[in-house]
Amino acid sequence: AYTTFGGSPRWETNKLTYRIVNYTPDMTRAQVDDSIARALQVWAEVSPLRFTRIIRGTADIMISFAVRGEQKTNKLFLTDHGDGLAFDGPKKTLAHAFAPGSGIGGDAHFDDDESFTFRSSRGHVLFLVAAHELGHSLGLFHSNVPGALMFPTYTFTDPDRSPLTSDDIEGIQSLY
Ligand code: TQI
Ligand code: CA
Ligand code: ZN
Ligand code: ZN
Repeated sequence: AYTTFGGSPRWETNKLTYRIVNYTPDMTRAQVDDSIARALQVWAEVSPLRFTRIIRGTADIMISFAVRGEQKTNKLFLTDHGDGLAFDGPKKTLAHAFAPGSGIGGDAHFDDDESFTFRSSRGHVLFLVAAHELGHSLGLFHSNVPGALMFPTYTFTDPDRSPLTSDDIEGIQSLY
């Protein structure tokens, strides 16, 4: 079944904002915008949650691409990209996201040493990875149901279809 984070953190409002802070060179900007919008849409379709994009300022869900130890916006030298969780180059970790909360809560970071694709089975489909990470941003932890979006293994599925299974839907509906 699905699980939630310890303490079951959830957003206290159904109206959330998101901001795409920067872009990967792997895809066009329009493809990134579309992938993120659809990744949020699959959760909105099965819950009362509604997402509004903002272009500047601080959103509930800040989405960014980063590599290993780079920190582009801060004058401090850091060994990570600002959150103490360095990425690992072109292997293993594709992305991570934080449970609902203030500050970094809800934010999703994608490892730009990986190759993200719009809809190819080579590389990782950004829509699918983002839908998984945004599940974390909304309060879901992992599922032990193989095939569930929140199962901790990436599986290529048809990007034209929602990757949610009944387990994922029960999970989000337990929170919202
Ligand atoms: N990133 C891990 C993940 O999102 C990072 C992680 C581990 C994590 N435990 C967490 C993030 C708990 C939030 C909360 O699961 S990953 C998959 C999947 C990853 C993995 O790069 O390993 C997907 C990213 F599900 F396939 F394993 C996206 Cl879809
Ligand atoms: Ca990596
Ligand atoms: Zn990070
Ligand atoms: Zn995960």
